[in-house]
Amino acid sequence: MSGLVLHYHPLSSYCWKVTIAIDALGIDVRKQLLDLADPAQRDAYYALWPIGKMPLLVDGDRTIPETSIIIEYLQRHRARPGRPLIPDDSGPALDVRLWDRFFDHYVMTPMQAHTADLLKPEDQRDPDSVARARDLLTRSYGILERHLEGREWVAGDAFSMADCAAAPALFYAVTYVPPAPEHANLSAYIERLMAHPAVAATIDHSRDWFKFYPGRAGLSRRYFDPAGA
Ligand SMILES: N[C@@H](CCC(=O)N[C@@H](CS)C(=O)NCC(=O)O)C(=O)O
Repeated sequence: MSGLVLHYHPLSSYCWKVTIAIDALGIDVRKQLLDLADPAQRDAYYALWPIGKMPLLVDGDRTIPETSIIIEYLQRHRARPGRPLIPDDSGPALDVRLWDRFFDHYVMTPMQAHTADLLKPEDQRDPDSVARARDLLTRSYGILERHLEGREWVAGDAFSMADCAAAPALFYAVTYVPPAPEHANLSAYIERLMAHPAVAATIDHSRDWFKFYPGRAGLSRRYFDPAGA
């Protein structure tokens, strides 16, 4: 065992970003299920990382928060040669970081806004903030549709950290705002992402939890029961 521990939850989109990277990099990490609704676990976790967001990587006495930093840390310190999720060259690396930021800020954030609203009591829901989130997702889809023309992956020629960010962001976003028929490039990219072995493994690992996902009404039946689809 590597001694690395990842505090995570199987439904968390940001945790998926890292578990996909771990799989793609071929690194051995012990996954520690984190239940922030449990007061004792919550207190212990906040002692490790007072911001309280997951996932968190622990390597000995070092704690590493923030998904993009975790992935870069794993690649620099633990990955075997030949499996880079962030290219060595600064130009292509910037491109990967740009699209990683794009997915976190402009797909993950409005997707999470939909989930957060569903978790509120009905009389406290905020249709205006959901409409703003929907509008941002729609604009992001339009940008992606144009960017993905002629591309297999979102940055460069190979599966990268940006695709690790894209996979969970889009998996959950489309349950709230499905791509329109004119988003053919985006829809094909989503299919490629979901079929990538590292993404498929994370989906498989999380399958039993989908029944608890607040946006499950929009989740394709094939993710609940791949054999029956
Ligand atoms: N910028 C952070 C975002 C992490 C994040 O938003 N995690 C969510 C789960 S997907 C979380 O911890 N939510 C629990 C909470 O806010 O209490 C990262 O990249 O790690």
